[in-house]
Amino acid sequence: MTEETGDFDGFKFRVVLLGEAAVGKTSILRRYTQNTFEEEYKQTIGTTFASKDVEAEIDGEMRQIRLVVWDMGGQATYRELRRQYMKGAAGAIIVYDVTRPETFMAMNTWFESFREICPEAITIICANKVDLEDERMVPVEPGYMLRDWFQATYYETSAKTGEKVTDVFSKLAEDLMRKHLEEKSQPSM
Ligand code: G3D
Ligand code: MG
Repeated sequence: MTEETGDFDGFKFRVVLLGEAAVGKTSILRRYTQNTFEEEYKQTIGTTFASKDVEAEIDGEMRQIRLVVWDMGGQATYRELRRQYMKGAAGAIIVYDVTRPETFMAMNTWFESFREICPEAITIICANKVDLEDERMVPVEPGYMLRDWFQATYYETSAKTGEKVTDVFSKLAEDLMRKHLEEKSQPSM
């Protein structure tokens, strides 16, 4: 789940991006790692990952955190591949598209299959494409219901404008670090 690495004086966490096709997973990751948004849609075929270092102050101490974020692309339909992909993740960002209710309806399935493989992991929900105000079909309330149900943090994001994208990853990094520190401070059996 986490390891202290030689070249990097901090903690490393594996994170996966989950959610239906075309909800904006790749765009969110790109926006976060390069601060760019590609208007041209390219179906992601292979699994890719991007890593980014985050600094967070936790209980008065600055911590160096490396997030290694995996984006699995199109093969999500193969159950076994999906399991392999999720295995060992410390956190997940599960995304839906507020203009397509069916992507909201699929959230529970994504959440359950992730929980099954990573029961201890931290989950963040992204209600993405909030810039498309006129096309929005899923209001904020059902998002809050999901949040309570998953015991997750909920963010309304736009990969297009960049709204809240950095917050998603910063919050995840902080939560992962806090959890790790808590676990370390528990007396071992
Ligand atoms: P995926 O990785 O989840 O499959 P992508 O999704 O990141 O490939 O995005 C799918 C489509 O949604 C792309 O558009 C992309 O530009 C668009 N998109 C992603 N995030 C946002 C957003 O926040 N706002 C808006 N308006 N569009 C977004 P196309 O049209 O090329 O299919
Ligand atoms: Mg993609």
